Amino acid sequence: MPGFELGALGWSTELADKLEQGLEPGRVVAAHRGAFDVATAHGNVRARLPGRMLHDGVDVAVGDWVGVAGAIIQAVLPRRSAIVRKAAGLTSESQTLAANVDVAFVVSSLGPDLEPRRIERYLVTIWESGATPEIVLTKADRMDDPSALVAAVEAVAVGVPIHVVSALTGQGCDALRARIADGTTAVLLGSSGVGKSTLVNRFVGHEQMAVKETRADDDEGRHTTSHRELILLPGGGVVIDTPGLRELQLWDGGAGAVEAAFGDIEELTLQCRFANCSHETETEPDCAVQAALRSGALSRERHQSWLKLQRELRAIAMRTDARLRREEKRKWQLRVRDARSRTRHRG
Ligand SMILES: Nc1nc2c(ncn2[C@@H]2O[C@H](COP(=O)(O)OP(=O)(O)OP(=O)(O)O)[C@@H](O)[C@H]2O)c(=O)[nH]1
Ligand SMILES: [Mg+2]
Ligand SMILES: [Zn+2]
Repeated sequence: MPGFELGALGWSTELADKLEQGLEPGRVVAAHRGAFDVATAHGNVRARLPGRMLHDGVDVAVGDWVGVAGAIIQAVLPRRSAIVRKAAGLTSESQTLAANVDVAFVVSSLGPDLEPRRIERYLVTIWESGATPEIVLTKADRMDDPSALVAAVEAVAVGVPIHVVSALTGQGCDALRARIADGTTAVLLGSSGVGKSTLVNRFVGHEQMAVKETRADDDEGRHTTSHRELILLPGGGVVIDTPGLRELQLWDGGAGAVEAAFGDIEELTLQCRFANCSHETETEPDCAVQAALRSGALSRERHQSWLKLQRELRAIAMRTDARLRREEKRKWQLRVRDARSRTRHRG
C-alpha cells in the first residue's frame, strides 16, 4: 500500500516534537464505529483505541494527529482547532466534527431556501473553534442574478469572504480551490444537498465521493454522504467532507465549542476573583489567566487568539441574542464549577 507524504497532510516539526518516541505519526482520515482509518507514511492503517482511552472517553475525530503502534492509537496530539457540536439529545456531551482545521467553508445553495441567519449561527461556532470561516454559495447556475441574496449574506458576515460558485459551469471553483493551500486543511459544512461532495469531486478530478443522483431542486432529503472523510487534493491541500447538518445541532454546540478549543483558559477564568474580570491586562486583580501568563503555564500567543475570539464573538453576538448567550455560558460555567466542587468535597 503506498504511503503518504505526511507534510502534504499538514505534519510539522511542532507536531513531531509532541509525539512520543517510538510511535508512528498519522492523521485520522475517516471514523467508523469503533475504528479509525489513519493515514501514515506507510499507508492507511485501520486502528482502534485501547480500552484505557475508551474508558477515559478520549475524543478522536477526523483530522486528528495520532501516534499509532501496530493497529492501536496510543496518543492523540493536541489540536489547534476543533469544530464541535453538542451531541443529539439533552446530554451536555459534545461531538467533534473535524479537528485541526484551518479554514471552514459554510456551504449553502443559492435559492429560496437560503437563510442568512443560519449562516450567521455557523459563523459563531466556527469562530469559537479556532478555524477561520469562509462562505460558499453554490448552484449559481440556478439564478439569473444572485446579487440580492449575496448582499443579504454579506450583511450577517461582515469581513468574511464569500465565494459564489457553480460546480456545473465551474464559476468560482478555481478561486475556491486556491483557498486550500498546500499543507492547510479545509472542512465543508452545511445542509444536505447543497453540493459539498460535488465540490470535492471537482477538486479531486473524479467521483471520489458519491453525490445525490437526481438533481432535485429542493435541498432537503436523504443524506448522501454518510460519514466524515478527509481527502488529500492533487496539487496539495486537504479537505474534509461531512454529511449534511441540521443547523440547531451545530448552534447548540456553542459552549461546548469554546470548552473544546480553549478549555484550559475557560477553566482558569472560573478562578478569577471577579466575575467581570477582563483577563486582558496585568492590572486585573487576582486574575487567574494573567497568573498563568506570568508563570508561563499559558502562552502569550494562545492568550491572544483567545482574546481575539472573544472579541469576534462579541461582535457577532451583538447582532444576535447576545444576552441570552452570555447568560447561557455563565450558567454553564457555574454548572461546571458546582460539579467540580461537589467531586472535590466528596473526594
Ligand atoms: N445546478 C447545480 N446543481 C448542483 C451543483 N452542485 C451540486 N449540485 C447537485 O446537488 C445535488 C446534491 O449534491 P451533493 O454534492 O450530493 O450534496 P452534499 O452537500 O454533499 O449532500 P450530503 O452529502 O447529503 O450532505 C446533486 O444532485 C448535485 O448534482 C451546482 O453547482 N449546480
Ligand atoms: Mg455529500
Ligand atoms: Zn481574569
